[in-house]
Amino acid sequence: MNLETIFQNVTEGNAEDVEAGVQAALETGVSSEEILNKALIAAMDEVGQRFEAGDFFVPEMLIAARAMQAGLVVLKPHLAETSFQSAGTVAIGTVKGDLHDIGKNLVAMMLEGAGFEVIDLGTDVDPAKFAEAVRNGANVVGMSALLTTTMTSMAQVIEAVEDINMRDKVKIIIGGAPVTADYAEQIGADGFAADASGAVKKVRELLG
Ligand code: B1M
Repeated sequence: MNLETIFQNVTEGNAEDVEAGVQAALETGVSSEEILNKALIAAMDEVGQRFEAGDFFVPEMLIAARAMQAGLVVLKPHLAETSFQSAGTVAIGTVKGDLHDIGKNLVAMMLEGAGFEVIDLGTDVDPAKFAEAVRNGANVVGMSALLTTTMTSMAQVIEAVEDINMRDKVKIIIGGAPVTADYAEQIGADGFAADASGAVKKVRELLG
């Protein structure tokens, strides 16, 4: 099955066909990165554009997201790099008020694949929950936000970590479509990454 068919099936929300398509593409030697970027992520961009244009509504976005997740499950073992001794513990979550989790899941998968221990806090995560993870030993906090209205909650997480006097014990990295390096600097995060492999690179860099 070719990449266009997978793309089409994601936009139409055909989860089983996406699963089968990704499997078939891998078997014919297409790289996992190509499937991810040219079919799965590209299809979600298309879905976002159709939503913006008023051609798609929340239910269509939701079934497309499910189809993408089905593809990611097949891709997961192929995206993971060769594992090595855990270099640290990353507590990752989507911030308060935000339910988007595909990008966060992808970042978590890549970090796991790169040998980090990952604690997935889920979506709509309260700042106190991130702080609790730091108290429990996470040495990196990763926050994801997809909405301009929820990214402001990232600053509150940093404050919550400061409130328990543990800001110097943890590195904080942020990402998600509306987030920028400038915003990371503005709120006092340690780093920003535009995509999942960038997140792995940044976490490695921050932990030296
Ligand atoms: Co929503 N949504 N959504 N949505 N949704 C967007 C984000 C939107 C841009 C669509 C649009 O208008 N074009 C828009 C936001 C506008 C804005 O704020 N500027 C939007 C909106 C408005 C909404 C609702 C408000 C709609 C409504 O109800 N009226 C609502 C909000 C719900 C809520 O969260 N409270 C809503 C709901 C939903 C669904 C639930 C239906 C569904 C999410 C399902 C799910 O995640 N399980 C959904 C979807 C699917 C999307 C789009 C179409 C796709 C998002 C996605 O999964 N992209 C999205 C449009 C778009 O982004 N093109 C849209 C693929 C994913 C791999 O990319 O998440 O960007 P992304 O992750 C990337 C990078 O950003 C980065 O790496 C990832 C991999 O490369 N990254 C990190 C992410 N996190 C990182 C963390 C890091 C580092 C890098 O370090 C820790």
